[in-house]
Amino acid sequence: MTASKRAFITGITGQDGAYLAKLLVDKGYEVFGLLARRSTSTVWRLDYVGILDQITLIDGDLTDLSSLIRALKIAKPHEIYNLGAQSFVGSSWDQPILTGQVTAIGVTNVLEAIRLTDPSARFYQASTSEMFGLIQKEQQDEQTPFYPRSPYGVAKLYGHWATVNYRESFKLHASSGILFNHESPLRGIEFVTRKVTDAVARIKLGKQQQLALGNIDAKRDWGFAGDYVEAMWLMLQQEQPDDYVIATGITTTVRDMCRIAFEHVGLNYEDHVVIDPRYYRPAEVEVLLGNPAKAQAKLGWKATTTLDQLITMMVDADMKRVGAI
Ligand code: NAP
Ligand code: G4F
Repeated sequence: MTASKRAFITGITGQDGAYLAKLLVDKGYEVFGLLARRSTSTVWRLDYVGILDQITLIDGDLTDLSSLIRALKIAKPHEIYNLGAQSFVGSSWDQPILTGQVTAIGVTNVLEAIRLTDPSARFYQASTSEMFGLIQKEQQDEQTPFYPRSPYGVAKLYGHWATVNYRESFKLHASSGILFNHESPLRGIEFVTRKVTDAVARIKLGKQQQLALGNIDAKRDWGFAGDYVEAMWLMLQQEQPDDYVIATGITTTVRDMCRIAFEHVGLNYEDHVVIDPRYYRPAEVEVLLGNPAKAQAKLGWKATTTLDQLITMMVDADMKRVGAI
């Protein structure tokens, strides 16, 4: 137990926010989260993990520095996790400026709010394997040059370097987790794994016939979000701030991920998946494969959930959800 520590999470209503908030509540932290104003409720994931009544939500937005300063003055956190972002790569071509304002400038807003309130607070930035984009090395690690391929990747690269720069300029305890794709039953429906597992459940239960996808030859290094939030916390427990690749070290095509999902309920993906070029991207990240050796050596972190376990967990959750509708 780490009693009396306080943490502040932006993006607490997202997939990782919910798992991280649960992890920190279980460790005895007092957890605060930034709640962006929407016209309908966004707290279903916090409800799903059973901690909605154990955390404090503070209204604010990553694009509004004054709201961040106010939130930090209320929460007085020892640790700040910046998970908020416009995080869907596909949407970033349709809303490139918003993506820049939230996903890039939003990071500087949080860093400035920390400088203006309590520079001794520790900071975690949710960086991403999307920064590697057009990969410059077969297996990507902390030394691999970046080459982002989407407005989202470009925005994240800004946030990553802002984090490194504030660490070097102002000696902030600012760390950046370069996380490869991680999924769960709480994944947004627009991302390919959840789109597939939801469709598998609907097809199995007779509510849908086909599933339209884009580039199913793309390869990703997929892990379980529940494992990955542990790495975020570990980074902020280190004496020195640093950057870490968090990945499984295994890459799989979207096609094979589909095969696993359909086979789990006794179906053949080839009977149901159709290709729709509308889902192709203007510039694709064809393959990602991370090297988590540094995280294993320095943090003692290792992914524990296999892709088979992850996808079957997601299909089972969607079978329950779709069956209940
Ligand atoms: P997610 O489910 O899309 O959650 C994004 C969160 O950001 C939501 O809570 C959302 O709030 C919040 N948000 C969006 N715009 C905001 C704004 N203007 N002000 C304040 N909050 C705002 O993303 P995730 O999968 O949990 O990922 C967490 C972080 O890790 C993101 O920064 C993502 O880019 C990064 N990342 C994710 C992966 C992955 O594979 N999941 C890999 C590498 C990096 P609403 O609920 O109100 O929309
Ligand atoms: O599931 P995706 O949308 O995830 P993507 O683009 O890799 O981004 C996710 O992971 C990043 C880490 O590398 C995060 F930073 C980011 O926030 C997000 O969480 O797409 C995965 C792959 C792509 O190659 C895409 O072209 O699946 C391919 N794909 C094929 N058909 C599709 C589809 N993706 C989506 N979303 N929908 C399709 O129908």
